[in-house]
Amino acid sequence: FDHSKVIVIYVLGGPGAGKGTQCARLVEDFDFCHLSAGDLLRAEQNREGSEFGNLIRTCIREGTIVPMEVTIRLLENAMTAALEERKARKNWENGAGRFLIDGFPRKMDQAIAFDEQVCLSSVTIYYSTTEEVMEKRLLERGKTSGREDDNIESIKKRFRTYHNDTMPVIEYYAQQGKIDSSKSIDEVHKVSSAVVNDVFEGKY
Ligand code: UP5
Ligand code: MG
Repeated sequence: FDHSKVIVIYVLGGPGAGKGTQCARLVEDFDFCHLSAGDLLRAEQNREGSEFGNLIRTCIREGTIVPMEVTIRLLENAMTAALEERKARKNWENGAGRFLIDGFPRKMDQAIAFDEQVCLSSVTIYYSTTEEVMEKRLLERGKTSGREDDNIESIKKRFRTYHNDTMPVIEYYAQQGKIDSSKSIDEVHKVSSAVVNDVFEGKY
């Protein structure tokens, strides 16, 4: 994808930090296409005939990272489909495609591969809060989410992977876009919108 025609914003943060919630709010304001790597993997896991179903299920339950070839291909396919869909729309004005890539890249090698093979990102938004807050939110969500990783054992493993593998990515990419996500959804949204506006004004 041509970086001058496609805006990619990485959205990172620990498990339960609020990535999905905030992306949904930003879609309402800015006409983004929101792609959650975790959601794409869960859909692939449940797709009949997928050769990766068992692998994905095990990784998600154990809180480990699915081999990047799988995730990058799913993201690339979803980006292509979204751009096609956009072009087919009558009111398409040839504007840039806008993507929020939620929960990816989770490891340094994935970040480098995506930058080189798919598209450069404009900025990384990093939702930062404490493990205590994240754990509380995930256990609460687990009562109804049906997610196989919203239990205390999986949550602890997800925290470990986040700390070991994803923090280096955040330290490398998220110099400007750090946002405290301990506050209310509305407050976090306000700060997030300001960062996105800065991206559109070319500040990053
Ligand atoms: N909530 C949100 N914001 C709140 C706020 N400000 N105040 C109060 N409550 C708030 O939010 C979580 C819960 O908190 C919700 O109930 C929400 O209402 C509430 P959510 O927005 O869903 O948080 P999010 O950060 O999206 O949490 P999620 O659990 O989705 O994060 P993970 O990063 O753990 O999950 P993801 O789906 O990205 O990945 C799952 C697994 O897939 C990974 O562990 C890994 O095994 C695999 N994966 C890969 O292998 N590679 C990838 O590239 C991506 C994923
Ligand atoms: Mg999520």
